Formats: sequence, C-alpha cells, structure tokens
Amino acid sequence: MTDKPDLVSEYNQLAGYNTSIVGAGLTEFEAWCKIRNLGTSSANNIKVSFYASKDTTFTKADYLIGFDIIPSLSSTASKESFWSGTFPDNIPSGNYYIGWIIDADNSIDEFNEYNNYNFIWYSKLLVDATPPLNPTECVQLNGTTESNILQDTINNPEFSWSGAKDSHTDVAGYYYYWGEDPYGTSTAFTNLPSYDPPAINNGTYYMRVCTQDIVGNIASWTTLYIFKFEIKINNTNDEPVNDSIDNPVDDPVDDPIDNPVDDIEDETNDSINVNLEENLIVEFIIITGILGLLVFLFLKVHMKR
Ligand SMILES: [Ca+2]
Ligand SMILES: [Ca+2]
Ligand SMILES: [Ca+2]
Ligand SMILES: [Ca+2]
Repeated sequence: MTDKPDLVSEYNQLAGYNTSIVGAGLTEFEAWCKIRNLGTSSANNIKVSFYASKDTTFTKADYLIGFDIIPSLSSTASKESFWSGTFPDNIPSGNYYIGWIIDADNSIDEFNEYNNYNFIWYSKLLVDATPPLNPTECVQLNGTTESNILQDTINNPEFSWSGAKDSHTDVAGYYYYWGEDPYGTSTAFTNLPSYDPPAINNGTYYMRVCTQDIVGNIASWTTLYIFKFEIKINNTNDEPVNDSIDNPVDDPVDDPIDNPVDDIEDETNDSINVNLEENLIVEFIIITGILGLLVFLFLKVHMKR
C-alpha cells in the first residue's frame, strides 16, 4: 500500500474564536483549531480555511473568513492552525457557526478525503453588518423654538433626541456636529442622546449626528435640527428702558457690536435725570439769593429811618 497522509481535525474543544459578536469589515477576529496527520507520510503546505456557515455543513460555498498555511506536518504529528485579521465585510448579518476545512482545494492526496472539516457546535458567532438607524425626533429644551424657524429670544439651545435603533446589536452612541455648515461632520462622539452647545451669535446652526452601533457600523450623517437665531434690529420706536431689561446684549458696556441708536437714547435718558437734579439746585440758589437781597433792602430802608 502506498504511503499517504490523512489530515483530520483534532477535537473541536481545541478550537475556538476570540469573540461572540463581530462587525463585518470592522472587528479584529481570531480563529484557531488543531489538526493532525493520521497518515503514513508527511504533508506539506497544508491550507486550513476558516468559514462561517448558517448550517452545520461546511463547504467551499460557505463564507470564507481566511486561511492559514501549515508548512509541514509529519506522520502522526499535530499542529495548531491560527488565523487573525479583520472579519470580512462581505459576510451578511446573522448567526453563524465557525468551522474549518483542511485542504479545501484538494491539492493533497489523502487516505480519507471526507474527514477534513469540523466546526464549533456549542456556540455561534453574531455578525452585525447592518448600520443603525438615526434618531427620528429631536427637541430643543430651552424655551420654545422650532427647527428651521427664525427667532430672536433663545440663543443658548440644548438638544435631546430619540428614536435611534440598531439591527443585530445596539446603538453605542453618536458622532455629532454643531455649527454653521449644513453638511458639517465631526469626530466628536457622545454616548448620550443629547447635546448642550454653548450660547451662539446671530446665525443658522445645524445639529447633526451619525449613529454608531457597538461593533462600529455607522449610519450616514443627518441633520436633526436647524437652529435660527437673529437679534431683532431695534428701530427708534423701541423704548430704551424695556430694551435694556429684555436683552442684556443691548447694554452699551457689554455689547461688542454696540447699537448706536440705543446708546444715544439711553444716554439722553440718563442726562435728563441729571439735568433735573441740577435745575433744582440752581432754582434753590436763585430763590435763596432773591430772598437774601429782599431782606438786605428791607433792613437798609429801616436803618436809614
Ligand atoms: Ca483527510
Ligand atoms: Ca454550510
Ligand atoms: Ca485532500
Ligand atoms: Ca447593527
């Protein structure tokens, strides 16, 4: 009888993989198994291919994860086969058994060609290749404003959103953008469904997010809220006293972009109060002077007599 190798898998308890959930094209994956040569001659360049399969039968038609080459294996010897890399991006979402096929292309002549695959039967790998769905609702919590509606009262918004969903795993959080670019993106990330930006100047601002699931699939960027704020341009009919109460920005001391109309009216108002006080003092002095003069004249007339 001619000597031949016969490659087989060792017990699948000696095989395994490093995680129970992967993102297709995203997660670093490791798989290993142990193979033995039961034949009477050694084998070289043994290809061990790892596959994901929905069922318990493993063929080349299943999803190839990757392969490892074992340079040589002498008769009766055994070796571990190991593969690591990014889990392939072409494997659809779902639950899979992980298995391996030795010499899948059948380039090694063996005593038995039908004992060359095995798989891990006691667990399945969850593959999530599906991006999450972005939030469906977003509310602005400070006062009452509406998205894409101009207003002049709230310049310090705070946002909260809801409705994001994920298939196969869960929503991990959101990349978020806040700024004046309608197509803005950012690497800023929050795992809370909310964002509280600082106060803004006049303008149109976009609250945008991009939802990410726990394995790293991301949705496309979407605008949740368009915030429009513009301080009303004051005209001469405005009452300056009310203005300074309503809108602290109009305070001439604090306001960097100063409103000259406002200032003049404010200052006029102040100087009126000052002038009134001055007038009272002057009147008092004049009246006192006149009275003094009358007393002086009265006394002078009487002294002469
Ligand atoms: Ca075999
Ligand atoms: Ca299969
Ligand atoms: Ca073979
Ligand atoms: Ca997902």
